[in-house]
Amino acid sequence: MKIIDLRSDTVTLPTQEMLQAIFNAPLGDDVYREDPTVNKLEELAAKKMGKEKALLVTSGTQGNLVSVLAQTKKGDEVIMEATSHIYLTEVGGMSVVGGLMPKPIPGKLGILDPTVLEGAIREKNIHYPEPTLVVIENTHNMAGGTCWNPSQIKAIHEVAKKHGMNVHMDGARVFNAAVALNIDVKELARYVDSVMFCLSKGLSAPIGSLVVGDEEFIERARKWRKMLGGGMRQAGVIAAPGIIALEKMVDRLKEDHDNAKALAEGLARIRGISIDLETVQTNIVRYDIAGLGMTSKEFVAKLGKCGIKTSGSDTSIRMVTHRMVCRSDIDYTLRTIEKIVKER
Ligand code: TLP
Repeated sequence: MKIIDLRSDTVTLPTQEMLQAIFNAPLGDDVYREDPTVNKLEELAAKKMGKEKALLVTSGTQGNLVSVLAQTKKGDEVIMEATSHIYLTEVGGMSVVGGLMPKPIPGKLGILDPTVLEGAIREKNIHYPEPTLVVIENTHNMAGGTCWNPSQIKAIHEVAKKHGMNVHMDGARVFNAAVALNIDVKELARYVDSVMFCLSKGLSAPIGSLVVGDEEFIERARKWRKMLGGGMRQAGVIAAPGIIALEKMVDRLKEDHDNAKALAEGLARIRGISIDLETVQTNIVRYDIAGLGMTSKEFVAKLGKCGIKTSGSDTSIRMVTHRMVCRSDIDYTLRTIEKIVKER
């Protein structure tokens, strides 16, 4: 039976070209900054994002953590949207390692309102932690892969700067946002101080993320990365497929978005499934199955028996499209769900 894995775009395997690039990569010790392939990837990443410097990190979680640590001091307050990945699903790293106080605030479809942000920033007072950083997430995972556009980011940046704060963007899927909005990714990085983006999601590289920002910030992030055990040696084996990810895998993300849209529109026609099509802007499809009288655990198990892997909690389901899922897989998934609904 063919397996269709819709759990995440992190399951994408490297292409043949990526594997070949690993084989051919010139290597050196990256802690001495002597790995030519890592240096090439970091230069390429900084250039693409329109920032001074970049740093290769092991994962999105490590990239967000070093970015936050490099822009705060112990006891500071970090403001983020209440359902953001950094708040909910990064093991509380900023509190554990950085001694930071996260302050979650509500957003709409994952996007923060500048007025709500301003209201959450407290004036200086001996009783309060000092707010020094705002984190935004683009695309926003929990909201369904929704995109922040440049003017929304600029509005948040203006409020942050007025209060002497920096802005970090968790751009794990920022290239999905750029493709969906049909703009240069630089436009999304322009009004933030730092960006983390992943090579290992829709871009199909096996490992790695990058952090970009100005030189001073990257030097501080590099030191934190070392402390967290992320000082890698011949990391060119990770960077080589990363270069291909950046150069060749961005434009095809549109295909994943089209597949997600087709899936979402098909789901919207099934009675008992509730989906907000406005949230389906990139490659993530989130929907609710409460109307089917089934838990997500039962639903996921039934799909699993038909070769479809997916994830969910309570009555909510997430499906993510990526390079290893084609349109006929989407059609099969919809037919299978229709069958499950009919037979329940
Ligand atoms: N997200 C993963 C899981 O952790 C849920 C996924 O399958 O979507 N920021 C965002 C917005 C993310 O979605 C993720 C990963 C990360 C950061 C962390 O990246 P990794 O997994 O590389 O540490």
